Amino acid sequence: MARLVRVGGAQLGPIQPEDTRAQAVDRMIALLRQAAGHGCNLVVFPELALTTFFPRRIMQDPDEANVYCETTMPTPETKPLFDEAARLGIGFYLGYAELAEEAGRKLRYNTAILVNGEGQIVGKYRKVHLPGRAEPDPTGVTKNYEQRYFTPGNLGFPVFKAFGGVMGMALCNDRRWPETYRVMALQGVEMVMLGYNTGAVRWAAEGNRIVQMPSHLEMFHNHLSMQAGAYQNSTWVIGVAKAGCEDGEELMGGSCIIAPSGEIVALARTLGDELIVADCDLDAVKWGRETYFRFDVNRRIEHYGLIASQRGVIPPE
Ligand code: CDV
Repeated sequence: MARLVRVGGAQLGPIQPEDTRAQAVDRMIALLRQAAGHGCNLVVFPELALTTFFPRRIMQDPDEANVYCETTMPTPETKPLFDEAARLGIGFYLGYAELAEEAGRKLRYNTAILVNGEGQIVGKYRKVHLPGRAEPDPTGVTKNYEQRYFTPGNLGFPVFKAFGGVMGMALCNDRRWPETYRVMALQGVEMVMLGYNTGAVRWAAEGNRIVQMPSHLEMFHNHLSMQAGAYQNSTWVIGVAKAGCEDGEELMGGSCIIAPSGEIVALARTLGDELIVADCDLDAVKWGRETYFRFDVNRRIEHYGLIASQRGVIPPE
């Protein structure tokens, strides 16, 4: 018997700085209801899904970012999402900015939670790989200051027994790092959910010139990293974007559901609010793990050689 989870990837179009959380939640509820019409058990929303992607802008005092953060979940503004999802019996993944208090210090994390079909939070993840800069970029090309606002996640890459399988979470830049998937795969992950906010166009400073990077590479690398993560770890990957022109930045879409074979089985066509749906058989992870990727048999870390810092630099001949 297949272990089917019918997953909805709920891509969101842009959320502008002036948009309220209540407006974002209304849009998410509309997508939830669409997902219910398709018989989905689980819906995946993007990274920082309640507000505009505020880390694209530099604020003099990083604490100004606290207005974009949630200190608890659900909040009064997100409670309608939790209530509607529970009424429909749909679980969800939600990315948001968290303001936590730890050892008397206030820390911001880029966070995702997993909520079950009864509206209970069953998992939490805090983004490990924070891109961008902490200090102003004199060239002006940087569109990401996550290092300024967030503390790297301190929860590792945990996995959670839910939806009849083993579920994991990641956020945006995490998808480009093979460790993200492997650490979860070694714990038996069967589905990795990942929200992202990624510019469709990237600029780089070359000497005193600002040049545009080849734009086709942005989407290529988006899918390449998630498809490779899925294939090399034999896991489902659900990648969900915030897309379209947000606060002056073009965000890529390309939300997709990727099978453990590495194949994309559902792909968004627009840059707006859009639901993609696929039946994900969690048993499909077995084939890869019993053939090419038998971690316990074929993964021979004792033969990988010492890491460079242990070996020392090889002197020139
Ligand atoms: N939100 C992100 O993590 N964005 C990064 C960009 C800045 C490279 C990404 O990896 O898509």
